[in-house]
Amino acid sequence: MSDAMRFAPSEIRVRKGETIRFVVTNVGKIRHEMVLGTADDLRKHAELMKKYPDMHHEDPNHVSLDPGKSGEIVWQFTESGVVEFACLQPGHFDAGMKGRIVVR
Ligand SMILES: [Cu+2]
Repeated sequence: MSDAMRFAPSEIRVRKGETIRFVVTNVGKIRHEMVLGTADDLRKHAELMKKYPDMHHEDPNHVSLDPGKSGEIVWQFTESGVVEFACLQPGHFDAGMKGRIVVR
């Protein structure tokens, strides 16, 4: 995750049934996070984060990282389709900090 408001890579392909360990690094100088969810969930959550920017989460679909830190999300993809991910720090989602996981 970078201060250019991008994930690299921003598209990931997995097989249905696979369990993936995402090792996520914040290479920027500000806080970033990776949250997995549906496009709808992420959009709603991004709006909420504008009202409550200090909201913190301990959810298993989420990792929030200070500059220079790494963290993990472990997730099993049980259905084929598209799962989105995004950074929900205020303004980052709107700046395009998002990506997709294609499950086949
Ligand atoms: Cu961010």
